[in-house]
Amino acid sequence: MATHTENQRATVLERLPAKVAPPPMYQVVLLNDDYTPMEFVVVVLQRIFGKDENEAARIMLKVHHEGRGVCGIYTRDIAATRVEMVRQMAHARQHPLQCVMEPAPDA
Ligand code: TYC
Repeated sequence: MATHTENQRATVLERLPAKVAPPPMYQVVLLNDDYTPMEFVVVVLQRIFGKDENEAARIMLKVHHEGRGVCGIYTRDIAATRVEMVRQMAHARQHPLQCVMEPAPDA
């Protein structure tokens, strides 16, 4: 038991590296197609990316007019999970909606 307490104290006293590099960030990008209903894309943006209805509609229209649009910027695992969630939602409704992740440009 004494050892346990000492180990905890030793852990607390260990130094962190002087600087911790921020993790690489990825942007999740929605791609346009001619078949997925606009309303479905808006729901995807609300459910998976936490956008309110106005922001979701704005992003959807940007994708519709420009071919692609960024839904959010995340660490690798969170971006990959959200891409997969979009794919599952689209597949379940048989929509061809495409979503990809790519390294975020430096801020
Ligand atoms: N272009 C689609 C339509 O006219 C709408 C759409 C928007 C589809 C965004 C995909 O990522 C997308 N129904």
